[in-house]
Amino acid sequence: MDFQFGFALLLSVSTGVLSFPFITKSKSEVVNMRGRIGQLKNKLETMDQKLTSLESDFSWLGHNFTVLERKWYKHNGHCYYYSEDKTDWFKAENNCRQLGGYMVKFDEKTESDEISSKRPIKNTHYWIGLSDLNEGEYRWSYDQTKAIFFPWEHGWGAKGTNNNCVAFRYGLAEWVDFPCHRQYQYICEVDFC
Ligand SMILES: [Ca+2]
Repeated sequence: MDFQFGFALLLSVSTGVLSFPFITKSKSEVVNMRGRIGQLKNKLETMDQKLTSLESDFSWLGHNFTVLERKWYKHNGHCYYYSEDKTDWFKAENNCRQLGGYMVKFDEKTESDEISSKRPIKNTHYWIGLSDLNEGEYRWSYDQTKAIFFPWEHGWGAKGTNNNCVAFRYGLAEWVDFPCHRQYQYICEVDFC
């Protein structure tokens, strides 16, 4: 073995010894990196799904905050909401239930007087939660109990089978019995606020 051949052999062996593990390591790193990229991709997809879910939650919360932002008037531990929209008596009752309450029920005349005096708009009618769907038998929709006082406006309260739903009349807000399909504003009540 001459020197030149020996040197070439040594060079090729050492190159092989040095480079083989390096190449092997690089390949395993690439495989690892691919694996990690795959994991990151999965994590990003999961985060994206969570963000979409959060966006949906916040959108739902935003809706509820809008509901909570309604102006409620507090009186004697109960809260009252004077609607701005107009609708028929049945839809009004349903809207109040959706707000977590019911169409206003007056347990005594002082409550009726107080809530009528706080109306934000005086020259409009407001539905209240009283009806005589069984003619002449006025019951509160909240608990189906019979009303025990009747501050009717003169000449109202016995208008017959076409006038079965009760409203505060504009002005003095005495009670009147109107056809239920008419579109008026309404007052909701909640027990806890
Ligand atoms: Ca009636």
